[in-house]
Amino acid sequence: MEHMGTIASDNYVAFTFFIGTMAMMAASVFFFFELNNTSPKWRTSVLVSGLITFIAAVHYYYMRGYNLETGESPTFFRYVDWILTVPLMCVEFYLITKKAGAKISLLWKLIFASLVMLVTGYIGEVLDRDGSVLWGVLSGAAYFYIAYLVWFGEVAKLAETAGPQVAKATRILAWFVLVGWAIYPLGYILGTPGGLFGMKLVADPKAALHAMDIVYNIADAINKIGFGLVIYALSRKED
Ligand SMILES: *C/C=C(C)/C=C/C=C(C)/C=C/C1=C(C)CCCC1(C)C
Repeated sequence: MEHMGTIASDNYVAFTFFIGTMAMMAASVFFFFELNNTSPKWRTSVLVSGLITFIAAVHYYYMRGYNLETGESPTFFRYVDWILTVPLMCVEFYLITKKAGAKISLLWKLIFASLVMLVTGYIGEVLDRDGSVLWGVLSGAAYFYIAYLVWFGEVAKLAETAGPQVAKATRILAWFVLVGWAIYPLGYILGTPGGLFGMKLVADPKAALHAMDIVYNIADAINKIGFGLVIYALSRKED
């Protein structure tokens, strides 16, 4: 029997919210303290890594409590977190290619695409559940545009001229976007009532939402902390 405010040993949703909170907190402390050892050239990039995990830590702390008390999915705060942190991840792409001549217009393209991706995703997940397939497709288009920019477009081209270390780091970050970020549409499909394109992966709607939360929690930890560590590693290799 589960009591309010305690985590039953088989409550994987609450467990991943808890672990997620701790991991984001620890990562933030790490990035912030390492700023002292970081050369001025990379300091802003590592600071942004810390801001991403710090914003996530605050949201996770809240989402953890919300989920524990209500047993519900904290979708609203999930999206508030993403709306703040995903554009900051786009800022990272701009910052590491800036030395190779990235223009501010590239930053706006990335930010704009990420906002379209998340706003349409929120509409499909919360405001217009019946239209979730259409909104999911629109969101997916914005996602592919970001993936295109970092794999083949401006970001990729600039990174190639920015030296081998930046090129290598950008390639790893591009993998995060292609594979790590692709986990989110999977979570969306899991939580979509009636499934997507006939894919109904979990039959019980409540269980489907739980599955979605677990998928999102794991993806967030990989993407935010992993992403930050790639930037951190780059700052160590190249002063
Ligand atoms: C730290 C949080 C991150 C990196 C969040 C990324 C979120 C996405 C890439 C979400 C993408 C979505 C789609 C591509 C289609 C369905 C709706 C979304 C918003 C889940």
